[in-house]
Amino acid sequence: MRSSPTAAAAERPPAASPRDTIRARALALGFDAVGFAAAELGDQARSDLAEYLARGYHGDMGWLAARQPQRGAPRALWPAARSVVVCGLSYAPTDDPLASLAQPDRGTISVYARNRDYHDVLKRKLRVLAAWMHQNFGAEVKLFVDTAPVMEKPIAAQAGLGWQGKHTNLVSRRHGSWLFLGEVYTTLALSPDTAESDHCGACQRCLEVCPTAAFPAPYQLDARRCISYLTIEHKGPIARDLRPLMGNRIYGCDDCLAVCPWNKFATPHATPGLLPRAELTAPRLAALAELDDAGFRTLFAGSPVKRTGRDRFVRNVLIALGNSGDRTLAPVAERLLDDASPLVRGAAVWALEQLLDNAGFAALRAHHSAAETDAGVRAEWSAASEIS
Ligand code: B12
Ligand code: SF4
Ligand code: SF4
Repeated sequence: MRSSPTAAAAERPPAASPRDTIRARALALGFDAVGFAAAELGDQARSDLAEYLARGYHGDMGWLAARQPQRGAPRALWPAARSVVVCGLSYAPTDDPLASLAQPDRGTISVYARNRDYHDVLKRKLRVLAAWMHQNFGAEVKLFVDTAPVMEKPIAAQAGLGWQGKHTNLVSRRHGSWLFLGEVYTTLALSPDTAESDHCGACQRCLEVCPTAAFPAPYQLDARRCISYLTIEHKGPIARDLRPLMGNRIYGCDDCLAVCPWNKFATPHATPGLLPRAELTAPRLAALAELDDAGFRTLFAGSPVKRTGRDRFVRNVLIALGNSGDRTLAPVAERLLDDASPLVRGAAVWALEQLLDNAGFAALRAHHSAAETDAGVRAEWSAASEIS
């Protein structure tokens, strides 16, 4: 959104304290936290990003590297930007977000994805805020949520919304680890807030709970091992050694967030579009495995889950089936040995390898593996036969 100051703004003197009125407007729109930062990042964030990318921790998220200069410097993205208004929206859950991990025949979908896409919810509010800033202050504005080349957590920390915890996410003294972030970049000069200091202390809970040991060190994440990356971003087959560690997490992961002691200060949120849908809270794996494209699109209409597409999602469900230890679920996986998607067929092979005894698995291999045309799926059959 860019234009010159409106006539209305020219007639009206600017408010005495733009910061206060912007904050009040953002809170009235339903945001839970608001802060202000200069449109610049410290050298540390930039060099950390460079090191993270150099080590390949971003895996196949090539888009993280593609616009590295803009990500590391707000003015490289928009030279006219002078300040950033950072807004946080709480999605603190009412119930234990990890409860479904103990139900192996069910899937665990991350709290943030149990209803509508948060990008849409945040953008709707930010658009109103940005338009209002433009109207009232004649400022140019641009809004961002997640997908733009912006380092949202370091900027939010500069704006005083919280600090980056050892799990690398922003932790707030008031909202714990459950804040979505969005920003309005603006040409307005707004005095910045003071950055929040680190209150992790000696705590290591998030580092210790991670099922896949995705933290090489505190405050560092190797995304290639993170279940959130594996289930949402990673397009191909998931590495065999990581599959058993995923349990029944089929879309994202909340373990490191959920154990954070600062969550005890968070009040459960009441944003309508983000309240959990009952059918996405602990869905039956067997039903999810049967989704075809149309069924997947219907179930996840308006949800962030739709982003993976049906094949990747069913891949995740099959890994959870394999981890369930429930042999009665084997026929569900067996039906997917003939699926049109090689990604799904390969994951079905792995699930059956976990669920069946040697004789049962060998019988299936004899029937299916010779006819398999895809090299990746053939590799799954061979890897399984080397073990069994
Ligand atoms: C890429 C991405 C991911 C990737 C990688 C995450 C990561 N930590 O890098 C994956 C897919 C794994 C992911 C997962 C999740 N994400 Co995400 N993700 C992003 C995204 C798009 C960019 C993050 C980024 O810049 N990473 C690059 C690293 C270098 O920067 P950083 O994470 O800020 O790390 C800082 C330090 O910790 C340190 N550092 C981190 N790793 C390393 C490694 C080395 C070697 C070094 C030297 C330093 C270092 O350097 C950085 C600067 O100081 C942001 C949105 C955005 N545009 O910012 C959302 C965002 C961070 N994600 C978010 C969420 C909610 C999640 C999940 C909770 C979703 C879920 N439930 O599954 C998980 C949490 C996993 C976790 N523990 O981080 C929210 C976090 C909100 C908050 N309160 O912090 C964001 C801000 C989206 C939003 N708009 O709300 N995410
Ligand atoms: S989201 Fe899960 S897998 Fe990723 S770092 Fe946190 S606990 Fe580990
Ligand atoms: S769990 Fe502990 S170490 Fe991790 S972010 Fe929260 S306070 Fe920091």
